[in-house]
Amino acid sequence: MANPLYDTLFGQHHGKHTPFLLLQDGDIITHAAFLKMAAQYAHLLAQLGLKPGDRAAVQIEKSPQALAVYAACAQTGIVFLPLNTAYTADEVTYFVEDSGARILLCDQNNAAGLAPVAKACGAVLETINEDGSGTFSAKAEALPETFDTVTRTEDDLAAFLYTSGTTGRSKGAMLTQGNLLSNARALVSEWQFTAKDVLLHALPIFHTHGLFVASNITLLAGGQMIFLPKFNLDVIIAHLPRATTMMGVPTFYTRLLGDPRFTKELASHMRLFVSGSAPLLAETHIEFEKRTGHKILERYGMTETNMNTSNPYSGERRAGTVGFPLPGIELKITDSKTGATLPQGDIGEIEVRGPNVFKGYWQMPEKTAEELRSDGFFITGDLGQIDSDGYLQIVGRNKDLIISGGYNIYPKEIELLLDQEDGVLESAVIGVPHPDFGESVVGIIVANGSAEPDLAAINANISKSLARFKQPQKLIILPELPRNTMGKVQKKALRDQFGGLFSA
Ligand code: MLC
Ligand code: AMP
Repeated sequence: MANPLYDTLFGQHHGKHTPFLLLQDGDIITHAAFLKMAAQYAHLLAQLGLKPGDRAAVQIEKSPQALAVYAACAQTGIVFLPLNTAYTADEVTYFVEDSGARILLCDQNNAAGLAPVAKACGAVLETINEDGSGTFSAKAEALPETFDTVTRTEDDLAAFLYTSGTTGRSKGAMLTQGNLLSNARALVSEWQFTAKDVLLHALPIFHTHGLFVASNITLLAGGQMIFLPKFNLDVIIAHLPRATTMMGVPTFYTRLLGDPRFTKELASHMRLFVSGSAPLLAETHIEFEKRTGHKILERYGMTETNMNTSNPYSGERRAGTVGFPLPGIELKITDSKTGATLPQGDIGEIEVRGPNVFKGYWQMPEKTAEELRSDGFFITGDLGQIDSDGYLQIVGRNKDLIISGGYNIYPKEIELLLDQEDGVLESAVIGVPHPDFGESVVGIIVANGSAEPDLAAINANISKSLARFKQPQKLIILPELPRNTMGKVQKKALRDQFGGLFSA
């Protein structure tokens, strides 16, 4: 096959005037119209001087055009690098610099702020706005409607997704065409997706869940997506009766359960609800089944590996577990210190190996070696246990990570900023239970004695460089941080002390 990713997901739909994207305003984009747009974008990327293997950094709102940029990257062999639209210019600067992106695509509203970033990094700046307009789309309009797909192999890079690290420095996870395709194939088969499926798509498309899990498998199966810009309860409720499947983070499901309009009847056309990216509480699973008769199918994945495990489509979907390894993926529970495989039933580090596992972190061989063993097993940083029936349960994390509404937040990144603020000696950032987001960010500060820290000024300062969802919901001043005898900050003690802050 000349270009496995493009040919399998996109190329198979050439010439098909079948509905692909159903938009909130009622418009329908057919497969053929979508592929025409992608081909024009591919021409423009080539005209702008991008070559196969170059990176395209993309920070634009969710739209058919945004998805077409992904398709255009696949067709030209350019590495797609999507960025959270909440990231500040400071954050984007790092990603563009680190990846060496040759183009930065952004919204017109952010163009003035990002132009210096693009210039400093030697990248072209182009725009695509929420409504699809922009310099990039305007230039592409006059270009040919077909493009000679660039030859690639399954081992070639398809995307970089940045994932923060415990050191506070983000790492670009390099994903190959084969990583994405193997996972899409496994999931289509496991979750029985077909061309008849209509997926209610309200996730962002700059992360694994909304881009690779949701979009890739719909493309592979030839189905349709009700392609919504974001999760809005009224809109979801209005569109549910037309959908057959939905994917979401747990917040989607708790919000739906909080609405009396969400009834068994409303969900009667659905065949499957999938949850992931953060732990789904067993009580949500149970309440959801009581309300709708549907058992949410929970699966487990991450940026570096796509999906690793899934509850069964046909067998028992067990609340509080993430099911079994997907076909072709090996999973073991190991001792975090020695790496030795633990006996069944013990709690330990989850390690995975298979065609889904990424190639490594971009230009970070040491980080790659720390997490990706030479035998191919990836050390996930999640702690798990396998029950006697083989179901995997995630019991905790061996990494200092907060997951808020499905977004990952690494405390170190925030602590580094807090520590630089006037009057701050040191800080500790923790995640505490939150009724809507699952976990929420709290910053604990110790004063250095020079002056009482001005919390409002600190919040204002860090908001300049930190995306809104990472900013602490609350800052608290303590006389000192709890430490163990080795001097290590005891975050568990802080979580115990402040765990009730956001209780309903
Ligand atoms: C928005 N806000 C958040 C937030 N999302 N704060 C913390 N955590 C979040 N996740 C902020 C907004 O900036 C706003 O701030 C305030 O919260 C309320 O906004 P909202 O309009 O109510 O939020 P909403 O737009 O409804 O977004 C919530 C959400 C969204 C849960 C729908 O965050 C979302 O779509 N999350 C999905 C993330 C995802 O796709 N994760 C997959 C990662 S891939 P203010 O103060 O300005 O009002 C992965 C691998 C895998 O993990 O296994 O899948
Ligand atoms: P990310 O780096 O954004 O890809 O996030 C991956 C992390 O999300 C994993 O390492 C897990 O900690 C977490 N995660 C994903 N799915 C689940 C799930 N179903 N249950 C619990 N945690 C999950």
